Amino acid sequence: MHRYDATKLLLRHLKDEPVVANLGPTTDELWHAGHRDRNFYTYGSMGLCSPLALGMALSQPGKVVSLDGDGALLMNMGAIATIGREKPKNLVVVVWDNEQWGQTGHQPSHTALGTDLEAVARSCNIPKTATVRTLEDLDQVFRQALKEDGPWFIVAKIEETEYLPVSPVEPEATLYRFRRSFVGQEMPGH
Ligand SMILES: Cc1ncc(C[n+]2csc(CCOP(=O)(O)OP(=O)(O)O)c2C)c(N)n1
Ligand SMILES: [Mg+2]
Repeated sequence: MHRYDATKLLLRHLKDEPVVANLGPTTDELWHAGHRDRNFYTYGSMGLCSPLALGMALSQPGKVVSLDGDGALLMNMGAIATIGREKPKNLVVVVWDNEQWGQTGHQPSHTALGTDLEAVARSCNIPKTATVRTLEDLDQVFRQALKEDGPWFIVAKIEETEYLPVSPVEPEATLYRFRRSFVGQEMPGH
């Protein structure tokens, strides 16, 4: 399964739900897959994708999707414990697990050597977890995650391919556009 195909698949199921993207190729591919006002691209802020999504989930009732990376989550593993502690029903974390710190030179991460992030999430009391390896399985579990209460923690095992061009969005523009998309609007609900 390739991350770009998987990202396009997830977007097909979404309406106005906020999507927060891990730095690097996850952000770039989300932009290419379908730029939308409620995409929150991150740059440089490794480890903060799911914490940002957690804050959004706790502050309003609609579903929030975090597209995180194995390396970033491993660096800030306490985020998984905090999600398990707070248990926001509306948070869906998808981890693009390519078993490497891809952007910085494809160094193998702990998940290449035995660390099981789904097991970590389960041990942190996150009630809905899954590991998927195909687009079909991702499609099924993601549709379920949008319908059923979570929090959800979905590890999607992916294979690396060539990177797409870096997305041409300045961080300040993301913040402005994303915030403005909520002004005077009801939050989405499922
Ligand atoms: C605190 C911090 N340390 C290191 C980096 C450099 N860095 C940027 S992306 C990245 C790898 C992230 O790995 P992962 O989350 O698995 O995403 P992938 O590149 O594999 O898609 C690293 C180490 C950073 N931006 N911030
Ligand atoms: Mg990675």
